[in-house]
Amino acid sequence: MRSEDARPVRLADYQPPAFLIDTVELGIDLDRHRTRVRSVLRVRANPERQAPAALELDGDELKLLSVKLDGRPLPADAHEATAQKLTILQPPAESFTLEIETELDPSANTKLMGLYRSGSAYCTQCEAEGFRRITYFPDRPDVMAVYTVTLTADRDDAPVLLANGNLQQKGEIPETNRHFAVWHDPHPKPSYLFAVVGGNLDRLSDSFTTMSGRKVELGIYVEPGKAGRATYAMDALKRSMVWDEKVFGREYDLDVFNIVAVSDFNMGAMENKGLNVFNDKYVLASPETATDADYAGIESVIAHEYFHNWTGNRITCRDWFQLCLKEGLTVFRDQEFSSDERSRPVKRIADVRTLRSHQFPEDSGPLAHPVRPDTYREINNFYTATIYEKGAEIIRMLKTLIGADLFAKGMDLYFDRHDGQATTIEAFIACFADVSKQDLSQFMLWYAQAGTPEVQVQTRYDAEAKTLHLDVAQKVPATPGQPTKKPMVVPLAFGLLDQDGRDLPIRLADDGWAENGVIVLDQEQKGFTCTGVSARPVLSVNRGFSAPIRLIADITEDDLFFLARHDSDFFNRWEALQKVTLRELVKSVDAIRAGETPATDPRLISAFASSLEDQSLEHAFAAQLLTLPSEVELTLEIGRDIDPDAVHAALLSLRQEIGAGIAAQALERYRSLQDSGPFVPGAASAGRRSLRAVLLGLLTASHGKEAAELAATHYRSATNMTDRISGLAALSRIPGTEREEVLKDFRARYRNDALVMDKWLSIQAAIPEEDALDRVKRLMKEPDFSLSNPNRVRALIGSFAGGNPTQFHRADGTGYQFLVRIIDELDAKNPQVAARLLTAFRSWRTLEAGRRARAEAALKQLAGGGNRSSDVADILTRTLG
Ligand code: 0A1
Ligand code: ZN
Repeated sequence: MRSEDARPVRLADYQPPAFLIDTVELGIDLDRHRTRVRSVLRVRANPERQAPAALELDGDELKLLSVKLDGRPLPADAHEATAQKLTILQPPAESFTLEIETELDPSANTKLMGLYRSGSAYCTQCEAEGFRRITYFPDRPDVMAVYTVTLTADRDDAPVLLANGNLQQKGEIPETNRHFAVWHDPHPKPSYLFAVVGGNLDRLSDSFTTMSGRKVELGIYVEPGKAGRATYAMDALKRSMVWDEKVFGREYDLDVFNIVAVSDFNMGAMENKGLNVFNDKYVLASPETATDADYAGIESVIAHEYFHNWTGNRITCRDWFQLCLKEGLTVFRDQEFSSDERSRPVKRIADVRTLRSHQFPEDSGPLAHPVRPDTYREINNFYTATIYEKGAEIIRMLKTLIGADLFAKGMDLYFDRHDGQATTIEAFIACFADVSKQDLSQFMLWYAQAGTPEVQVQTRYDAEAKTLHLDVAQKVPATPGQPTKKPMVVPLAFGLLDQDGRDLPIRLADDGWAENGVIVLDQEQKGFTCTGVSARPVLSVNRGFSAPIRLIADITEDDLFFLARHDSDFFNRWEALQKVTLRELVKSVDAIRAGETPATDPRLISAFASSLEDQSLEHAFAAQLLTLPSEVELTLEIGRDIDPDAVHAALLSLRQEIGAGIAAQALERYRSLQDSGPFVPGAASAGRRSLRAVLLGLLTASHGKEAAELAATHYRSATNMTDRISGLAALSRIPGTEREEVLKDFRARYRNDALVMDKWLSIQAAIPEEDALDRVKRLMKEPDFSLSNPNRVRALIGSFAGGNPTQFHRADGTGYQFLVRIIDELDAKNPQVAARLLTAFRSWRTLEAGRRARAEAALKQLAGGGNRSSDVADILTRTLG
């Protein structure tokens, strides 16, 4: 669809579908260029709607071969067909059968939406609106049907034939070289969950017995020869199935559960009913090819897609405005799963880091939108950090507000009440309002109002009255289309520490004992008084990041250092050190811009030293404590008039100072953490490796000769990919021949493994040096790169635009010029990936004037050029708007 066609869709205009489809019988004859699709639909008018004059079916770039109604060809004057729409002009009043034949070319489908070829396989992607690229259909999530699919293909071209549901039949087609398979999915589903796969694939098989004793066959399909790399994914799948039974009481509901890994995929993975299709990055792992981060990513994406079986598939979304109904909830569920499987505080810190570096910038710029938007032009652009990650935060707040028991009851009620339906956020929240008997209407503002609330906390201690008074106030910033905001419901978990760092019992003047330690701010301003406080305590607030806010507290540096050592809430221990570090960094940036040398508070170096000394801490947690805030986080803290060079310089200088300040201890600890024995991907050993990698980063921050040697030795002595990448990443920041040699060595070792080469591309794209852009351009010409594969594009171009702030935001504007040129070219091939790259400009207005002008010029140049896809046009308009 081109930009001029894209009219905004509005939630307020929602109407139930005019026609319902009870059953869909699909016959798909797979062919690399001429795939034929025969679709038989059982159609009836929706009794909830007045019978409309015509039946309109969605299409996208479709070629219609024939259409029949109740077995008879439809005369030309009884229908209208374009590539985008099929209209049946006067459909019968009673139910009827529509038979539609279309033809498509999977090999020419570079958008990777609908049916396409990836490597040796045919596969599909139908969310959000891809089914209409396969056949004409009312392609909206509230039309749910029972599907039966007959696939045929050349036996050699596609020995494996898969679709949703259970396999009913398979066999040969006599006197041809073709074979067939019939799959039936008994669960009514929306078209976006439809999937078929055909190809030459290997299978890793296993099985799972559900809590009621049913046996489910599990299969993971991968490129030939790679089944050995799917064992971790299989293990994660079985653990997810157990967890969902135990924690949410959810059992799997088909006889088979299949996963297919493909190498060309626009996103991470897709939860098609009984047939998940995955970007192979989130399936394939071996100690030699995958890092600990890859293993953790596989575990969480496998869990996420599996959990969708209930939150998304059994209960789906009424319309795409409700996307967070399935996504926010499922992210919450996968986060909880990983917390239970690994370390809860470390997972929380990682999730908050993700939220702050992706969602917060989105929420404070031109692309800000509510978790449930009320209008969109291109739904593909709404698979955002706001809908996913902020959506998950809302669920977490709900649980904090009503308590774990009522939350579990509310979930049970939701599953009971809405099973088999396409529903809304209102219906979901009503379940929790019903079980808790609380009025959650104000809470709904979290779905409706965009922007990160700023919450100010001021404390007053009265020694005589033995009270601590908290003055809490909130402000929700203006966002596009929402100039004024109402106060939100903000649950703030908090604690008071005595001078020895112990938690004091909390008694609130009005509410009695605050046993769960949560105060709720639901007005613009509110006061809370804690009584019986015999000495001035230290306040720890927003513990566990109980609300996704920006907290502005009148807390001294001394108190932050104290919290960093003593807070019983590990999240806030980490948070305290981050906060004080950010304060220092902001001062450094000012100093650097004024031409002065930044001076770091020596207490900060000591705080890092004591984090390192504390042997009682989990390794992974210590690694988080010793990791400085990212450039994005520091940029956000400063807020305006950003000079990315100064931001980078401040961080580098602090890293060097810490590295020098703790060198002796760090080196000793670094050595003591060396892995012995075979690689295991579990949380404990991953934690050890991550602490060792963070220490390596600090020890090599000086970028001297010794640093290069240490990093190169780390690289060369590695026995697994995690250590190899830590060594390469550290060395990549140290210019010199050693670096170039190691880069060559890496390529020679892994050149046949595209997923590993992505790491090589992405590390080089992020080198913060003058010639980074030339290097990226050079790498684009290498056979390791291809503009047609989304993983390659993200690894090279995405890492440059999103992970190399000084070079993307070069003062001369050449970084911007480069990116818009790539987007211009990519837009014709794969608009979704092009639009995603364009979001690298989302914070352009916060830049200092020179860069701002250059970014604007580049964006305007893109807007003025050729025919833009609706995906790119939408992001462009909003970014410039
Ligand atoms: N529902 C998937 C995400 C997804 C969305 C769109 C896609 O194609 C454009 C693919 C996947 C999930 O949440 O995992
Ligand atoms: Zn999802």
